[in-house]
Amino acid sequence: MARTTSTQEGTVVGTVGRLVRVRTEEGERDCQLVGKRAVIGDRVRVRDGQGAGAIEEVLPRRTELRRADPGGRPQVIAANLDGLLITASAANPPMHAPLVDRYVLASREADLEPIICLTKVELGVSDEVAAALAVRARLGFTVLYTSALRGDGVGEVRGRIEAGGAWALVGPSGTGKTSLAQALLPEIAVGAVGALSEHDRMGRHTTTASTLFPLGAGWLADSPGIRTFLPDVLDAEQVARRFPGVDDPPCRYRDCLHRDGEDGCAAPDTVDPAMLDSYRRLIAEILATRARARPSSSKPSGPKRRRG
Ligand SMILES: Nc1nc2c(ncn2[C@@H]2O[C@H](COP(=O)(O)OP(=O)(O)O)[C@@H](O)[C@H]2O)c(=O)[nH]1
Ligand SMILES: [Mg+2]
Ligand SMILES: [Zn+2]
Repeated sequence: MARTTSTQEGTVVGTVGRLVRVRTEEGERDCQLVGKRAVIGDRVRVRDGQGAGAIEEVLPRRTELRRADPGGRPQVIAANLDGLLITASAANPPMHAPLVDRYVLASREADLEPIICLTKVELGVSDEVAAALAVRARLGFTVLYTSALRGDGVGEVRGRIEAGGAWALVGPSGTGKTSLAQALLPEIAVGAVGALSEHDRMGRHTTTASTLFPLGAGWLADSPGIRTFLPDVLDAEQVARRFPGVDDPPCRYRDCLHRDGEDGCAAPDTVDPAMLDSYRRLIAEILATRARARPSSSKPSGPKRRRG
């Protein structure tokens, strides 16, 4: 019987520029993106065509992981995820706890489960790193000690993914995301490892692409490392209510941002100093981004003015 429909549903498992790789019941195919941007994890409807197919429709998203770009505009990174595997290395590069907390905040905003993965533990875990992670664990966040090199924790991470859901590895470049993905998926070539892997010889970023791999009942995506991460929560008051460890009102003033030196604010006595430091850094960056995004009367001197 001739097929009367020429569209299929599928999941975006990879993106490279304006080409997206879609997995349908019949296999994987590359598709042209027309109109709305599709991101990894999106459910899409694909129209058959000569050669590459075309994305006809991006279906409604169950979850959206977003970041704010340097101008403060929201940018969707991935769709329909269930959890984040937030990497920070025990050494080389040293752990930067405030960045971990930002990913935890982003996962909370997107309704994703955060799992903090300390990587490279065979290099040794300093007392400061262990103490910083213990603070996050006391707040109720899962912390796993892993080493892609020696195998520590890999089975536990795999167990979480295999149980179901779509998980993305996120964290700074060099923290071992690709190595951990490779340890989790030994039979698949997941991507290049190492400092230079994210650039080709021309110095361009090559891993703007990410790929979603099946693992048991779940899915795993590696992601290109980024130097910093600003969650798409540019409302300082909202951050004050939602930041991990600060969300239990730390002082009696409803509109207090708990900044350093705020009159009568009890936050320094009620909030863990590590979390307060993380929180205050984010608030400072949000206020600075806001100021950049909405310059007052003076017109910016740059030639490009983009619509916001
Ligand atoms: N000692 C040690 N080095 C690791 C481990 N995992 C990754 N590395 C190294 O850390 C560097 C960055 O790894 P990569 O997986 O590319 O990190 P990514 O940028 O987060 O994807 C590479 O030189 C890896 O060989 C580990 O468990 N132990
Ligand atoms: Mg990588
Ligand atoms: Zn306060």
